[in-house]
Order: sequence, then structure tokens, then C-alpha cells
Amino acid sequence: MEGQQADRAFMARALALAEAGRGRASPNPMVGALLVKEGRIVGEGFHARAGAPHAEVMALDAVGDAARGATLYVSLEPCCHHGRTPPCVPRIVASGVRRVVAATVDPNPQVNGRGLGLLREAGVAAEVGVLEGEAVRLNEVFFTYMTDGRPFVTLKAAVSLDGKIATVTGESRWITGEEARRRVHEMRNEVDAILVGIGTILRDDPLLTTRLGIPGERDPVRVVVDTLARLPLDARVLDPLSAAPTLVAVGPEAPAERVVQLREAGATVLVLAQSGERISLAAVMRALAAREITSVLIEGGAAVHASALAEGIVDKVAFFVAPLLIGGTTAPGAVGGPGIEKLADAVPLREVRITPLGRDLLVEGYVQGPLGSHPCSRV
Ligand code: AOF
Ligand code: ZN
Repeated sequence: MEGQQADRAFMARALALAEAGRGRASPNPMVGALLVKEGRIVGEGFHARAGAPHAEVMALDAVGDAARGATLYVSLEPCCHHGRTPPCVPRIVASGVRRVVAATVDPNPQVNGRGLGLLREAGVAAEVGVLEGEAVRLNEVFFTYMTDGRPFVTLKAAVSLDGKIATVTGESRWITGEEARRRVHEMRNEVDAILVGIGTILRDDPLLTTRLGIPGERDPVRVVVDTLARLPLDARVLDPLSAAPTLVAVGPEAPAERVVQLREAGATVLVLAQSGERISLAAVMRALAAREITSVLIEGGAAVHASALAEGIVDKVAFFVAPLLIGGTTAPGAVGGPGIEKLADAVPLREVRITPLGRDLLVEGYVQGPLGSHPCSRV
């Protein structure tokens, strides 16, 4: 194997190594690196969590002096700034690595091409662009967070074949089967935060934790959008026995004594601006980004889904579709709100992926813009 083909194969390995940081590296990117000499991998590394060594450093540590003359493959441009850890570029230069192949430039404004430039100035051959599309997709969360300064948002729902999320009486447990529900917990295990509206809490009193039963699983921060601070003090999301932090986003008109009570119950309460009758979800996202929350899973209900789509904050949709017909004109669909008049204003999904999970289907796709005003919706 030679040249470009070898570069692609080694970069594919770097991307696979990066996966080990999924759900743990945040707010940092997932990064994988390997050192190759005479066509053989001599050392590997990945970024395990923020504060841990960067992938390149882990790979260099693994090989010591043998790095001299090697090629370093890394799924993201090596950094040149002091963060929680020292910069990688001087370490790479000192190691005697002769060539660096990066999949993509680091969108972090402190790096953003400078790392590659410094390598070249130091006489190291530095290339970028091998499996770039895959590398950007792998770190779609980090790229969104760095480029737009907001978390990457996934809207998740479990629906019947006729698009309902509950019966006319509100019963919703369970529309989907065990495999689909397990996948939801895998998603929770990978995101920084999970967000629901107060209606979902009042109706279902969910715990909103990760319950996979595997070692090292982690609960996301729980975010409740609760304009009037109605969250009951005995809600399960406030149970002191569940260690996951709970953040309640309330509007300026929330009663002050309720805000105090919620804080005393252990919640972090954020008082945010309203857009119309409801808190602006874009403002919620800005507040979350300021807390280094890079990814959010929205899990209901229909009104929050509608607001999120109308505000244009949704990046990706993940609907679990069950082979079940619920019916009922007043039974809620997955997306509530005022709706739209023209089909042309509907939200089309891009790059749709359909995965069977037991008897259910997981339908995923990327959202192109806000509900009701999308410029591409006529295509
Ligand atoms: C890499 N390889 O493995 C990682 C990179 O606080 P620090 O020191 O961990 O720096 C975090 C920043 O470094 C992060 O925002 C991103 O720009 C880069 N992360 N870069 O070449 C790695 N984790
Ligand atoms: Zn680094």
C-alpha cells in the first residue's frame, strides 16, 4: 500500500481511535493519532477526556525515541496553544517526527491553521485534508460549538407509525420497544445535556438519567425549560439521590419564592429572556454553551419540539418509529405549536439514515433550517 491509499487507511485508523473519546472528551474534540514508520504502526493514542493528554502526546509517549523520522497521522490539526494541557506542536517538533498528516484544521480560533503553519516553519512536512469529511462529521458537535458558539442539538422523539407521542389520555409508556429505548440511553450517555419542557415533567415525572448498566456510564446535565418555575419540589429530577445536576431555565416573570425553593432543592436556576410567552430556546442554548455544554438532546414534549424547530436551533432529528397505530385527533403528534400552512415551509431532512432496532425504526437526519421559513424547502 502506497501514497494516498496508505494515508487514507492510516487516517481511518486514527478516526477509529478517536471514537474512544466519544461522550467523554467534551468540551474537547474526539481525536485519534498514530505514528507510522516504514509502513508499520509503531504507536497510537486518543484523547480520553478534557485535561488528559492530547492524542498525539499519548502516541508519542508510547514510542519514545522511535518517533524520529516517523509520520504522524492525526484526525485533527495539532494544537499550538496552552489550554488545560501544553501545546502539541513543540512536542511533535522535538520528537523528530518528519511528516504530519491531519484530517482537518482545528476550528478552535486559538489554533485554526496556526498549528500546521508552525510545524512547517519548523521544517516538518504538514498536510491536511485526508478523510476530511469523515473527520468533520465525527466531531460535528465540536465544530458547531467552536464555529457557532452554541451546542449541537438533537431532537429525539418516540412516535407511533401515525406520528403520535401519546394517546388521547397522555399515555406514552412505552411506544417503542426495548432496543429503541436502550439506544436512547446510549444517546444520553454521549451528550452533555438533555432538555425537556415542564409539561413533560408534570405529565411523566421522568428521571432523565442514563441507565445502561455498563461501567463508566454518565448522566447528562438535566435541563428543564420552565417559564413560570412550576417544577414540583418532589419531581424526580430534583431527587438528591440522583447525582446528575439539574438546571431549570425560568422566565423573568417566574415567582421569586419558587426560584428560591428550586435553588434550595439543589437546582441551578437560570432566569432568561422570553420570546413571546416562552423562554427563548436560543437563549437557553447560549447559557448552556457558556457552561461548556457542547451537545443537547431534546426529549419532549411536542411544544418544546415545535419551538426548537421554529427557532432554528435543531441540528439533527432522531425519531424512533414504532409499528403501532394510536389515532385520535387530540392525541399529540411529535411536533406541536401553531403548525404551518404551506407544505413548502416544512423542514426537509438531509442525509437521512434509517436503522431497524427490533420492531422499530430509528430515522435520523440533519435539519436545514427553521420550521416555517426555510429557503431550501421548495427543493
Ligand atoms: C489535538 N489533539 O487530542 C485534542 C485537541 O485544554 P486542552 O489543552 O486540552 O486543549 C483543548 C483544545 O485543544 C481543543 O479546544 C482543541 O482545539 C484542541 N484539542 N487537539 O490536536 C487532541 N484534544
Ligand atoms: Zn494538542
